Amino acid sequence: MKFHVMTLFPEMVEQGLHTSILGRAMDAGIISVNTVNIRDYSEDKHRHVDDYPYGGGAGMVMAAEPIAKCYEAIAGAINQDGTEAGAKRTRVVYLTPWGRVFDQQLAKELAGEEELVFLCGHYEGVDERVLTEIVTDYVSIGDYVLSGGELPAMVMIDAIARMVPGVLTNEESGETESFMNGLLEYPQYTRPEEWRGQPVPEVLLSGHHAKVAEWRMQRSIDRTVKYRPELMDGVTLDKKSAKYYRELLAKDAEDRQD
Ligand code: 6GU
Repeated sequence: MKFHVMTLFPEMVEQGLHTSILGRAMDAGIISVNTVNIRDYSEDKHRHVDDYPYGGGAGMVMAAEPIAKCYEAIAGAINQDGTEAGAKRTRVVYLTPWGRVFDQQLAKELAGEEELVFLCGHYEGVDERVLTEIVTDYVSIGDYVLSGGELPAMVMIDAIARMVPGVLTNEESGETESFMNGLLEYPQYTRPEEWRGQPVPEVLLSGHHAKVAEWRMQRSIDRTVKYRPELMDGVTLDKKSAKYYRELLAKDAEDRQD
């Protein structure tokens, strides 16, 4: 899968992604990240890409033409102009706090694309006319304001790439699956067996796989109920886990009465 990122800070995106699991996937040729500097498509000799907002107000606005030129170069390389009838248009994601909030579901969906284009904005925004012309998806990574679209693009690329077949090893996908059941991750422990007076839970040392699995499932439920109770609505539990969950809720209700 190929990610194209239109940005004013290409080195930030490259350095952030060329590491760990994604770095390994790039070296293996499973994914690639092509950063394109919008400034290379500036219209003037000072390489400006922004201008004052019509109507006044604080800050600068990224101009339409350098972004359009930058996009056309990428679309040309993808070998489509984005307007041809019948041709499936490559999705273009604009990172913005007013977009649809990114989640695992959208990561999975976007991982099915061959190529994806990201547009990272800066300053006070981007000229609306180029957005309506090239953007297919407006996406936010949460309800807070960041200085630019680079960090959100990197967050999305990481989450999407992990869903691309071959990026994770079998062992790593197994771990993802356990979050994909909709529950939060269970607690993990490594050596030593006792650390500063705190022992590792006995069951994890037992070698009893079914008991370990049951314990982990219950701790995942505990943690999800405690920290993100709203996630429980989207979870399907097996019979044993459902019973544990019912009893946990009953116990919690009882505690609140006391
Ligand atoms: Cl996608 N962009 C910016 N600038 N800020 C954000 C965001 C995106 N998502 C949350 N905050």
